[in-house]
Amino acid sequence: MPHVTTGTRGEQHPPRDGRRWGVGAGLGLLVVGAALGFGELAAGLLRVTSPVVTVGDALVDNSPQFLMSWAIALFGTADKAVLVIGVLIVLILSGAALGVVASRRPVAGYVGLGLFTAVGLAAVALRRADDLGAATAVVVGGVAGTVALALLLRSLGPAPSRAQGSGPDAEPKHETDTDRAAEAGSEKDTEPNRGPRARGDAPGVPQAGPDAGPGRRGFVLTAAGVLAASGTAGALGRTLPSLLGGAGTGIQLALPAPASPLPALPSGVDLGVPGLAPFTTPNTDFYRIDTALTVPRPDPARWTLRVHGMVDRPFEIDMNELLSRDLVEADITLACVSNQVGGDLVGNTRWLGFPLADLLREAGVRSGADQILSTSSDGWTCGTPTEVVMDGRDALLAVGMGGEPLPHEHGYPARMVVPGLYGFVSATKWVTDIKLTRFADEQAYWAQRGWGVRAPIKTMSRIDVPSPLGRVESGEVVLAGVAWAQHTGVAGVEVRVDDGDWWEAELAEVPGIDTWVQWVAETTVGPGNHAVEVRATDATGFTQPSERVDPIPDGATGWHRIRFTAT
Ligand SMILES: Nc1nc2c(c(=O)[nH]1)N[C@H]1C(S)=C(S)[C@@H](COP(=O)(O)O)O[C@H]1N2
Ligand SMILES: [Mo]
Repeated sequence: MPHVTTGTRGEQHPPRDGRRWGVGAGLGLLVVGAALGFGELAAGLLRVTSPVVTVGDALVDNSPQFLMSWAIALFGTADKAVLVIGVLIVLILSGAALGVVASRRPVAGYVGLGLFTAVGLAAVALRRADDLGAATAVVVGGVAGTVALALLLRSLGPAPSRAQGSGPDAEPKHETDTDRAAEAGSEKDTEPNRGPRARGDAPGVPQAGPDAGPGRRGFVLTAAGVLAASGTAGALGRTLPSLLGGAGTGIQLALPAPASPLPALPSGVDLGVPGLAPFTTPNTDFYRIDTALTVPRPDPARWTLRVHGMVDRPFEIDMNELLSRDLVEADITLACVSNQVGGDLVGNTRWLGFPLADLLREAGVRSGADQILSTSSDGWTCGTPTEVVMDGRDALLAVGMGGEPLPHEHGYPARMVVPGLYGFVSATKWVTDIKLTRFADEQAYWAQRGWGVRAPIKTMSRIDVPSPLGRVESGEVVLAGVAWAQHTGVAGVEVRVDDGDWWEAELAEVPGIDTWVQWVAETTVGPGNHAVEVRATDATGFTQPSERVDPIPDGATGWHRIRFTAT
């Protein structure tokens, strides 16, 4: 229903109505862009999580388990990208809607921005990390959105006159900064009166009058200004942390040599079979699993680890002090509880760090403190059985892996690693807090979501060669893979082809009982389709069961079976 036009430019109503929608949507996108851009700038200056990421994180943390599992199953490790894109799509759609509404009823626009801000603040409240700074970034974004809305509405002129052909026909172009981050809005319209030309853009004060707004040119200019300002703010916010140097720019830790270095790996750890996972996983290939949407980058210069809770002598240790300690090395294979049979969420490397047990002994663990509750800089929590860490195994507060400082993705500047336990109950990255407590008193992140509490890594084996559904030449065929039974050791690996008899594979060397082991076997097959199966037996004589069990709550079981074709 076209508006009554009092002006007479002889334009058709329907196009104008469509155009007004377009202008409104564009205006809304600019407003959201301003909120995102300035929210990003504030986050960059304060070195806190950006508002959009905070919202995404809160969504991750608070989605029901089934949704999480569904997302992980559907998108795999791309689930984070999908989530961020989803948040942005919602922002773009609601921004456009907000603009359409606001261009007719300014008050509704300001209320909408207030809702955006409230969502952002709620997300901050749901997270534990950098509360005040993150909230400030949200509010800054909200204020910026409000200012942008007021400026744009003013340039459009008061509502009634807008229908008079004073509206622009140019649709503001796309935001470049909507793909940054920030949920935004402001509680109140903090819009001050703006100079002599300021007119009735205040909520609920529509003014009539033929030349009420600066008109189309004014709008386009204002839009361009808002766009440029938000784009610049967003870009600055993104680059500031690294420009400012120091925090999170890169890896500046110079790792000391270990006080007690391990001997070089035996040469026989690698069988050198093409296609077989190397014994040592390069850092760049190491699987990454965490709930963080953006990789946390704690500044090692400001990093501290607090050890407290049920201890006699709580203390804090900083990076200088940690690095001045006698560091040790350990070869440990880390595995994710979500790893499916045959999956690749497992990797092996040489870690450098300080023994966790020594650290806890300094604090003096009180009896009854059966849980080590560790927290990362981004608020993720992990519960590890105290007795496991204290039983003499090489549980580490690690600062290095693969001969380098931990990469950011793997917990720089410090993380935990406990041989024999799945990562979700042991391997806290970006760790900043260790609290001794009771399992009965406090639950960690995944435990709250129905996953296991004590989760030793299950004995497992995998076929890497031939590749699943791969083609090989008939005749002599090489079968190879890896097997693991951390902190117990693999005693044997058996294979069978086409459901025939099991036979023993040959095992490579290992430096200890905390790593995986490569295995290889040879057989002869004729042309056609074949199936290979593998199973490992650990040093206690326990053979992994054939029964297929899902990863949740404490790890998958079953024999890995692949098919290949011989030609
Ligand atoms: N801070 C933090 N640490 C974390 C996680 C996390 O979500 N946040 N995930 C854990 C899980 S489930 C696993 S399997 C390991 C994976 O470590 P990686 O990414 O270095 O391979 O990290 C653990 N440490
Ligand atoms: Mo994991």
